[in-house]
Amino acid sequence: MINKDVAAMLNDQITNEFHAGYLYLSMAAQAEDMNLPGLANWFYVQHQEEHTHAMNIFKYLTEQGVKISLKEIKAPKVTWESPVEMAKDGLKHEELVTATFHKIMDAAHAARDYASIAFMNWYINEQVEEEAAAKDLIRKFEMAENRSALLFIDAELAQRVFAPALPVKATPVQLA
Ligand code: OFO
Repeated sequence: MINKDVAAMLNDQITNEFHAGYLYLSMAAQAEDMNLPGLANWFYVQHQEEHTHAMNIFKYLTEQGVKISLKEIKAPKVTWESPVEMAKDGLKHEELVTATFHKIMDAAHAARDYASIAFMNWYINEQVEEEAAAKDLIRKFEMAENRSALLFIDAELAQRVFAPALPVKATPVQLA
């Protein structure tokens, strides 16, 4: 049986994941406005991934007999001056998510909630990838010294496709 405090924290994490998706969607809008469709694509994919992250927790809690209580998703930032500024905000956000998962993991360990520990292991690993991806984006944009270099990077980012590496459990909630 899931620990009550862990369940409450995971319940809130559903909203945090949706907020992350909302933030990346807002970044996609900014990238579109900057005429960088590749970067916009990168953020659209990120937005879809965050949706699956949220729904995977939703499903886990439901399976544990928890009644989900969705919270308000706060409005994201809407304006950035440059791609590198967006990438830096993305990293900041991912570091926050990592810290939150560590807190929930601490609570699960304290409560000997082994099922939740096993469930969250995937997220702990995923956050390493999320932070690495954000750092890579920052490095790329910091290296771009002119518009041609920027467009070269943009073309590379256009190649990203949505292919979530989620546990099998999440399959039914993947977006079409
Ligand atoms: Fe859900 O990984 Fe990013 O926030």
